[in-house]
Amino acid sequence: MIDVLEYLAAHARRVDEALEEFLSSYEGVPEGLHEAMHYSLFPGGKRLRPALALGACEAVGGAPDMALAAACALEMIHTYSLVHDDLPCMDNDAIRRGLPTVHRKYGEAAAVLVGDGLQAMAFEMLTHVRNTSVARDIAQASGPGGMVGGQYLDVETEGTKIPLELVRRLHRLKTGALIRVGARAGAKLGKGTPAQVSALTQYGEHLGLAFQIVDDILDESGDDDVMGKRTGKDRARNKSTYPSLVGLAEARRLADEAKDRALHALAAFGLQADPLRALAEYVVSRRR
Ligand code: GRG
Repeated sequence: MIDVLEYLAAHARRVDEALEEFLSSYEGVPEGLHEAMHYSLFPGGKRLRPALALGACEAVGGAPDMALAAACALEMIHTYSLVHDDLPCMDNDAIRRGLPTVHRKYGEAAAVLVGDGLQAMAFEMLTHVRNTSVARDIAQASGPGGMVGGQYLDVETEGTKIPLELVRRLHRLKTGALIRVGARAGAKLGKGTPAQVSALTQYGEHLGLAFQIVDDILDESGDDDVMGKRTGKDRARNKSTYPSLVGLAEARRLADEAKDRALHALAAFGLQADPLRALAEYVVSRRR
């Protein structure tokens, strides 16, 4: 049996060490910006996207280090998105990962620049991977046809009731794309066969949806202290979410269904994919 929290913590340590080394050896960054970037990255959150990349790499028989640079790049992109998402022009949040948000601590302009800097550094880190297909996948997943596009739809539709199909599309882009590409990148970098890459992409696709449905549920019924951020925001903003459109029980059922589909995508894998199976269970049972 895999202890999923221990698995996440072990991979987080690896990723944190690599991120710390990359950031500390990066030359020419003004001191204040360096401090704010460091603040945004450490201590981190769950480090789920890196764990998926490393886990998918292991599932196809690769050594986790083959996907380490991509895992770090994904975490930098994810962190940039959180820093920008917290800005007053977006979600206007005061607390993130249990601490004051970057703009509350360092000011709005610094927070915009922290996000910009993290994004550029992520793509620089990806050059170490020397795999243009993985770099392209990550650029597409995080860009206007992926995460940024999803955020745009989110902002554009806020306060209006939208159909479940559009909520699903929005989730797929805003959150799903980066989770999906984590698994896909890990599979490619671990030198998986085309069939394995395709199966792990499917796994990431379904897991991304499960993750965001659970995020909606936790926003409705979670605990601020456990989550390390403010909850109840979706309802306050009249956002259309899975729980608001179909109710908590049905949202929970749909999250479990998406998780089962993610597990099904792993059917052809042996024990090496057990960490990914455990991560799927964790995504739907998590409380933060
Ligand atoms: C370019 C100005 C500008 C903004 C872009 C793209 C974007 C802002 C925001 C994107 C998306 C976003 C914040 C999606 C929400 C996804 C989500 C549920 C994040 C929380 O992820 P966790 O729970 O966080 O994995 P931790 O803290 O554990 O890493």
